[in-house]
Amino acid sequence: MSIEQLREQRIEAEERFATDPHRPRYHFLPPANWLNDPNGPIHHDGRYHLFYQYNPAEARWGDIHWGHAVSVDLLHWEDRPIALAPRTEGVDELGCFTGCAFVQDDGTPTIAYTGITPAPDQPRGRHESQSLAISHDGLLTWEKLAQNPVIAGPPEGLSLTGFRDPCVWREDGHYYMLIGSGIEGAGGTALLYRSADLIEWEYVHPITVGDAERHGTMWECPDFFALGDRHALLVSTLGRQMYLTGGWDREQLTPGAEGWVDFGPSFYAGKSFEDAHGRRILWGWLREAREQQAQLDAGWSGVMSLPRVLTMLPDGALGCEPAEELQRLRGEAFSAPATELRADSEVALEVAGDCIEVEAQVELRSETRFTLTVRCSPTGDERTDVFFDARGGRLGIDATRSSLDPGVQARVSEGPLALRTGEPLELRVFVDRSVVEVFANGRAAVTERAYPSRPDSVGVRIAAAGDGAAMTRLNVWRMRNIWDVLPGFDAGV
Ligand code: DQQ
Repeated sequence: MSIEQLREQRIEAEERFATDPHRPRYHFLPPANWLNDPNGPIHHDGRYHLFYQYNPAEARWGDIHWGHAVSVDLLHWEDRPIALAPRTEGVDELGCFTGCAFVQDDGTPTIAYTGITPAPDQPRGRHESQSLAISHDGLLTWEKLAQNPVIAGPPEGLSLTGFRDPCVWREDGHYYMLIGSGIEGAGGTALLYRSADLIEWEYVHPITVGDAERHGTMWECPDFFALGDRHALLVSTLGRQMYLTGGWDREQLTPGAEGWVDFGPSFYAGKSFEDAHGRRILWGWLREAREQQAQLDAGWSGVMSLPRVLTMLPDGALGCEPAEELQRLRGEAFSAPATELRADSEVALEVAGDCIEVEAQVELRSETRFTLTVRCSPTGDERTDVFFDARGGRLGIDATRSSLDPGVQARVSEGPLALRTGEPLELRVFVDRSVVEVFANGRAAVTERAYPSRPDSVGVRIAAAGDGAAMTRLNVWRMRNIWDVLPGFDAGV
């Protein structure tokens, strides 16, 4: 499809879905059908490129291609033709799975990905191998290498739970590739390979092996990079994404700290890149939390998270903030004066909306459970509660009452956030129709999906239980629709 046709397709899609109450308006998603993992994010020649696992035919996983979109500002996107399509014999007949993008020393943009081929004797009837594709026209079209697959299968003698999702980087005159895997009977791992020319690869060893109980039996989508004074390995496992940070020496990672990239199981398969400003930016796939039939009926499934900037904190924990560009999506503003919240009181704000950002600063007492409720109906029978429990130091989203629709998953997603003595809770809560993405104190994130059935489930409330709290700042903005600039949309790319 030409870029002009892709523009038309996007305009038609956004018009067609305009009345869908659950389709996000400022998170990226394809014009229609299925999205899962972000693939090969890269900042190249002043443009952000986002590739993603894509089924162009329907809103369910299958027949996986690489979709592609490009942006100059991290906010507004233009669709590009499909970057990788399956069906190359002996390479990827059954799918082009997750991978990464990088630029070779001679300037050639390159994709590394997992190709899936049929293998009736193997688990799930499929074989995983690693392949490369290069672009000669500024990342628009991609040519698969004749030498594919460049790694035809796993190393001999290992009993593995999987072999996919390459992550490539350059270091000390070598190319390195990490492949997501797991050692039967031990735990998830990432297998390290080394190459001089990207074609011949030598297996080195697992860079570290997790503990099956704590870290799962298979690590999907490894993402490995230097950040601050350490290295970080992100892996997707146990239905959530975790990080391990530590020293990197003689091709071994020595993990010293670990944690969840996001406390919610909706956020998955996150993949990062460094932009020209030196920022480490992460995107993740926000999975749906409603029945498959509802996704098929909607005609779309899967959303990209907001871009998150990662930092290395002094104790080795991974810090995380929404990219500052997002402030440019802020529209009409509402501010509440500083308020003392009495214990066990709930205050409804005068502002409402399903595409908003809420920024709050709260001083808590030791027994306070603070709640910021979004997507709340007038009677409170539908409500999504973002909470922080000072006693246990827990940040979370209670989505058990998000929707009266019984087909929606009702769950609580939470994790640890320890505030220092006197440190207020600093919340940024992004509501985008069915997405609720929460960032706290630059070091914790939790994301959930919410599908209220009532059109009036748009209220915002604040409450303190157990003990009171002082709301020292509260700002709400209506967020702009990133596709509003259509038609005649020109994202400047
Ligand atoms: N999704 C891809 C795999 C990856 C998984 C397939 C993670 O490559 O392991 O669509 O969501």
